[in-house]
Amino acid sequence: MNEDTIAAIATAGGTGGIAIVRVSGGEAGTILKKIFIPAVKREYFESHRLMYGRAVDADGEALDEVMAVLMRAPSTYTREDVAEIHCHGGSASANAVLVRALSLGARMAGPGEFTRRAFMNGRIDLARAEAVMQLISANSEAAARASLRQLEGGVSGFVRQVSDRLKDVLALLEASTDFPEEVEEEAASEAVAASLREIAREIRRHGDRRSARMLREGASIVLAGRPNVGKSSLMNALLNQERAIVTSIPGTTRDVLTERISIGGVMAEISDTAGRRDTQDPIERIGVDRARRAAEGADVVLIVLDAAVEMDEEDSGLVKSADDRAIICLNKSDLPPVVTAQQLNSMTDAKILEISAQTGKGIEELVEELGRRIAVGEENNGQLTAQRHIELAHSAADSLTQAVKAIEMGMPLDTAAIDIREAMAKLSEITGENATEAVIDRVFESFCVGK
Ligand SMILES: Nc1nc2c(ncn2[C@@H]2O[C@H](COP(=O)(O)OP(=O)(O)OP(=O)(O)O)[C@@H](O)[C@H]2O)c(=O)[nH]1
Ligand SMILES: [Mg+2]
Repeated sequence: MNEDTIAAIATAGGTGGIAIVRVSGGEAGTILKKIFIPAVKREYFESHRLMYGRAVDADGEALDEVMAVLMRAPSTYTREDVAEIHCHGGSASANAVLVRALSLGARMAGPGEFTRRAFMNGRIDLARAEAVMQLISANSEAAARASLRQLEGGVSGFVRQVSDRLKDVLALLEASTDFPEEVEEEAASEAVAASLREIAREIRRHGDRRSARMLREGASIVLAGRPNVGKSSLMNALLNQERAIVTSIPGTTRDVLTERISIGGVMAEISDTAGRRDTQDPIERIGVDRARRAAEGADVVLIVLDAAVEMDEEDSGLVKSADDRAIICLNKSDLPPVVTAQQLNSMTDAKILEISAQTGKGIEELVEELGRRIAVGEENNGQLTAQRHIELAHSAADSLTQAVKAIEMGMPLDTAAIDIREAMAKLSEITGENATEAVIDRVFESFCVGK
């Protein structure tokens, strides 16, 4: 238990309905009773009961008309006694109440100190503490959902499940080294290597960097294609709004034009770009360069082709370069076809959709496909999103791969055991078992004061 009592304003600054001063620690009750006078005496400081009354200064003068609650340990956010005073919004009255709490012996809380106490007092593990912060800063419904799953123990559950499986593998390893006459070494090696490979794959899948970034920052979708194929028209169709200029003149779009779009609750950015071609126009050339760079950094590239004209070199170059981020949109499929999906199928493995930005044909299917590409971790509960977790997960997976290599090279099985233990140690750092003070400090450094 911490000796001192901390206090801070828990709500955001600026004008608002209410502002909450939060106090946590052994003195929270004593301090509240000096600041707050309840209007109805029989409600006098019953735990977890919201009371109406006045906050007063040292002379008993009213600071504000407030609601207040005293929550006795241990059923509180920090597992300590917690008092909250709900003042009128704006900073003036909450500040006055905070100053009064400080004058009564509370100390100003540091960033994330309430949550740090929840962690120190064993109420939540480190991964859940981080999820609190992520939830606060989530900028989309999907990001918020992912944080909430982690707050509810998604990451911790995943770490526990993987660690349990590694413990089983270790047990098998130890059996084969301790009782070589009973366990056939070669069979054991193969079984161990297979499990480790599978576990490493699963860890890497949960720690997928691209998914994590898409969840945190939103996915980026970039339109690519040669001039006049209908990129800007498709951008407008997806946004349901005449945002980009559309003309029949090739080379209409010059710059990268980016808009926000929500697909299945995931926030994404969609960018229209200049049509790609060799050109002497210096302005258009810069545009084409920017178009290339935008596509390089994108999570999804929509390669747009004109179905009504023969493909040129630029088109086939784009189709051949299509990687797993690409969706090929065969646009203008309302016109008599010159290029067909079958024809493209022989050139690429990428997904091909026949669409028309003009009539709307295939747009719904395209949105569904986009949703599948950028929807992250809906089905797997333990999708990691925090950078710290992802780095630890990858380094744990690397240790397991190392163990597999050792086994494949015919090294003694206890060499692999060392790597497995190392992987387990990395995983336990995610939830904060054995986390050093420095690691804990770094985690809470990024928190806001009052949480
Ligand atoms: N029939 C038909 N015409 C289309 C379709 N999509 C776009 N167009 C027409 O094709 C022409 C070019 O459309 P844009 O959307 O400006 O093409 P773009 O790829 O953005 O062209 P740049 O900006 O020059 O690279 C316009 O005249 C559009 O009306 C479609 O699905 N069907
Ligand atoms: Mg355009």
